[in-house]
Amino acid sequence: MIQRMIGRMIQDMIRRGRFITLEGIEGTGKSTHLAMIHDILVATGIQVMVTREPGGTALGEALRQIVLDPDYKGMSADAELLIMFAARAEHLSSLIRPQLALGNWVLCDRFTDATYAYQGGGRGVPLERIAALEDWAQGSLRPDLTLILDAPPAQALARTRKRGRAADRFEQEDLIFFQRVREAYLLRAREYPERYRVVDASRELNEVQSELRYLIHDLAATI
Ligand code: Z5A
Repeated sequence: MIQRMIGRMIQDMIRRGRFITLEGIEGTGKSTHLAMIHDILVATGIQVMVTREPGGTALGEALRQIVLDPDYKGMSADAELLIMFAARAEHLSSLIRPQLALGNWVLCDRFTDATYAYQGGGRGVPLERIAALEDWAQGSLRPDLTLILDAPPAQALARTRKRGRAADRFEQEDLIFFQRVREAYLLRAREYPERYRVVDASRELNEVQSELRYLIHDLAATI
């Protein structure tokens, strides 16, 4: 156990790749912008792995199916929390840590901030419980940069409804739920301003993208 913890600490210290996460309530454009950020990094000569949570591995994708399935509408908040961390533990050990250790960058659609926002803010799980699981699963590993795409829930949800597909278990929640999730994201950004950039995603797509382009070029210039 102690050996494994020390091994992880050493891995974190020698890692060379950067870890960037994208967050925000649904419909703020994470998937849309992820592709653009990927292209910018590749054009700069950076090797980048794009992934998502929950998911990113075979086990993670299977857990994603369960946690999004409306048939499990009454799932307890603790079960939901532990599924997120089970998927994350697998993701970290089989993909994220190895990629970072190789010097590759990892660009992830959602990570632990989503747990603070959805399970903490949305479901009311005590934040200390999330922090304990975060320390256990991640050790000292945290993203280098987290971009929070922020928009009023009514506007963001209206965008996703245009897609016309059936709503998953989270998408069936009401506006108040997404307001709590949004507030939880913004609170984290206020508490740890060095790691977060809040981007106003209520603007036109091209305006949001030009700000993101600037932020990513800025980060790439620091390597
Ligand atoms: N979850 C959790 O509870 N706890 C956790 O720890 C983790 C996750 C990791 C799955 O996430 C669910 O898991 C998520 C939280 C939970 N549920 N919710 N809600 P997901 O990331 O796969 O699902 P999502 O957030 O629902 O993604 P999404 O619906 O695909 O949204 P998006 O990626 O942010 O948006 P998009 O697909 O890029 O854009 C939506 C549409 O809006 C699209 O047509 C765009 O062209 C359009 N768009 C985007 N930006 C603009 C602007 N600026 N103007 C106009 N139109 C725009």
